Amino acid sequence: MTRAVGLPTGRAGRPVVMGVVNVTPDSFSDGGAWFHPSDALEHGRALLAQGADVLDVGGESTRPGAERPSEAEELRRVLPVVEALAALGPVSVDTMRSAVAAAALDAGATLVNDVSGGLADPEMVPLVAEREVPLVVMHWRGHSTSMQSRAVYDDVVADVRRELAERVEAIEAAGVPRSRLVLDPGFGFAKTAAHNWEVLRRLGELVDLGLPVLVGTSRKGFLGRVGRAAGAERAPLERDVATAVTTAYAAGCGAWGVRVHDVVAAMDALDVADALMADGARE
Ligand code: PMM
Repeated sequence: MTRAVGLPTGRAGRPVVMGVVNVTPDSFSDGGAWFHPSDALEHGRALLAQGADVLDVGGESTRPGAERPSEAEELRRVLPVVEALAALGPVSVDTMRSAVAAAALDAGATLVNDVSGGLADPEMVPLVAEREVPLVVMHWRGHSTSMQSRAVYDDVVADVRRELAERVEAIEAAGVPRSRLVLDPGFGFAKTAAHNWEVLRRLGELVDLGLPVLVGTSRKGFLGRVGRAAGAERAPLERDVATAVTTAYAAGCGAWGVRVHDVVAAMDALDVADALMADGARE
């Protein structure tokens, strides 16, 4: 049984830096690099040393079009890594399956990051209520195989805001207090590049909902395409500078946290944001 703990906090009042540990063969951003548990463990250890406040361990790729692994396969990927990393620092489990979340919490995770915001598995919210752990509620409109056909909005920011607020109400009604919820607009999930830019530009409108907001732009496709001709996009591993810019911007908008692959770059970006926002001049 897990201990009830609050939300992770960032260093010295800064946004929380959530370092990504994908234990998948096919993630768009770093597919396969950390698929073996020992590699994932070393990677997580390095991210903590670089300053990550929490490690987000996931075993399912959510890139557009990805097929889901079986539950058994997801458990096999995630559990040994969660268990080993939880001994080193705070761990969140990135899963849409309540059984995987339950096993990860038993193995030492203290936060659930559900990209479906509890919609994919009806047992997820009751589990989070029972275990009294924080939950990241991401904006989601369907699994990866179909999500891009659902990227249709009247006003993407107003629609995401409304859909997230509806999730918060439903999740609260199911017994999870809002003090344990983090919202995430879901960059790249059922959104075109133009939608992602609009959400980022108007991030403050989501922060205004009054709940902590997590920003997951790291290495996403819209950062690969910006400023580049078709066919000359930045590859995922070449998007860390662009991600750092969005990290500093998110801090300026009042984001609670950023979910990133390159923690060194995020720490630099947050140093810059911190200096810019500090009262008075600095050396
Ligand atoms: N993006 C991915 C996976 N999990 N979780 C949250 N809360 N927000 C995100 O934007 C998000 C996520 C996909 O990116 P990855 O393949 O690099 O992990």
